[in-house]
Amino acid sequence: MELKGKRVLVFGTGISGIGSADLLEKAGAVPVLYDGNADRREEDIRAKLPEGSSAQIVIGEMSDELIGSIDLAVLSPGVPTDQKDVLRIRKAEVPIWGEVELAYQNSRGKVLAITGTNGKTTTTTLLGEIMDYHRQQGTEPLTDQVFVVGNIGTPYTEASFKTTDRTVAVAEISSFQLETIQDFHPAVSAITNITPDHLDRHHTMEEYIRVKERITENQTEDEVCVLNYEDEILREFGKNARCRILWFSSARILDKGFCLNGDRIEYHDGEKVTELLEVKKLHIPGIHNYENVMTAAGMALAFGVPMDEIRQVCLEFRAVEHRIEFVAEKKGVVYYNDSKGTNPDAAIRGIRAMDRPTILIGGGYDKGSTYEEWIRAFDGKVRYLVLIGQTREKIEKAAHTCGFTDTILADTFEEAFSICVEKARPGDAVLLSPACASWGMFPNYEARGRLFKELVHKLPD
Ligand code: UMA
Repeated sequence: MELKGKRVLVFGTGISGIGSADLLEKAGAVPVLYDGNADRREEDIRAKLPEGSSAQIVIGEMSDELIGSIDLAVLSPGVPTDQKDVLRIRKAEVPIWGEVELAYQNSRGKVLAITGTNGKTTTTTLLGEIMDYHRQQGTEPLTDQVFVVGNIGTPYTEASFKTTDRTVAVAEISSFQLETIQDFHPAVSAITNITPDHLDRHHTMEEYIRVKERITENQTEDEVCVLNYEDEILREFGKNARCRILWFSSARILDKGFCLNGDRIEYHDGEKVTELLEVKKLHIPGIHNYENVMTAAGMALAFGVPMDEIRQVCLEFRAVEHRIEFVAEKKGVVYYNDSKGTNPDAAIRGIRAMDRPTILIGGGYDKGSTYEEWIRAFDGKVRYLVLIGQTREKIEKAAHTCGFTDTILADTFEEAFSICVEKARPGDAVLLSPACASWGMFPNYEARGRLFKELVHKLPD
């Protein structure tokens, strides 16, 4: 769609909304930034827009006049597609794109896109580093600049106008973002795994899976999607996908693909075997991280990056902030920030990574998840589960049903933290891995993780 002169409603005034409005103005369109949260203040939003921006800002009710005046609506990922005003826009037959689609339509170069329930951020970060190292080597395929964008925290729209035919965008794409794509077409894609998450938004597991699988929707027969062979949903999906599948497995030797063979990650091409690395040389521990390495390596290889360059970066790569991140040791107690553990499956990885008695902080925003599987994964390691947020009673009930009764409810994050400090003995770990989103108590998981780290650093040594 030619955007010049078009009046475009940008739904949501978070970072995606600001990125979209900026892109639209650069493209000659007239953005109208809209937010349904009556507490948002126009001056705060305007302060985030580039100086001199002529974007209009509307807060509160969405009038029929507004809907009648627009040619296109661009949704921020946090706006559900069945939200009442979105339905009104749809009824008025106004085209609806997501922020990712807007960015894609206005970008050049190649996109490497990663989705999946867990492992997205680590994989995206690692692939971004591999691609940037590849750029510095100046080997084929030549690349001028690498952008790491999307759900990871930098809106794709921010990078669009900087892209050229020789740039690469490594994009972390959430299910929220995939709901509103149309032509979005990654050169290489990956789905790390699919386990229940965001069921409040997508309503059913079937719908969540369908949305995730849309990442390959526009890929051609010779383009590659990297999939986890050990994920039954993905194994099934891979059988019928139109694009080529590059499998990886952490549990068996594959004829073709990346696999974990004892303590080595190998690439099997059907004839010969190439060793990528020995896992004990990695700085990121755990099977889930070996899977992240295989996903990023698979995507880079499919793009044409030489194996030696991939190996070099994987061996130097260090953990991503908020993902089982070691914070400090205080009076013999080690503190880990896994604020990125925003769903039960991610939090299972968090507790599995602990090798000592643990005081665990859990709870937060209710996304409709169930918690029994997470609690069963405690495996005798959790001494106390300190619970906060909207889900605290729900999780406590689930814990008691599973026979785990050492739960403590706290009213604030600070109170939960003090309880952990009081209960922890030398040799223990204190782990923030809440199995829930932070919303309701924090703007995002990063703010939750940062507060945790601040509180840890304030403790005496
Ligand atoms: N809003 C409405 N009406 C609604 C819903 C929201 O007006 O019905 C408004 C809110 O009042 C708010 C704005 O929309 O002002 C927020 O938009 P947003 O939630 O899309 O937030 P952004 O700041 O644009 O951040 C989004 C992603 N947020 C979500 O998907 C919830 C960020 O992912 C992402 O980093 C960013 O775009 C850039 O692409 C965060 C996230 O939590 C990290 N993602 C989920 C996850 O990882 O599990 C999917």
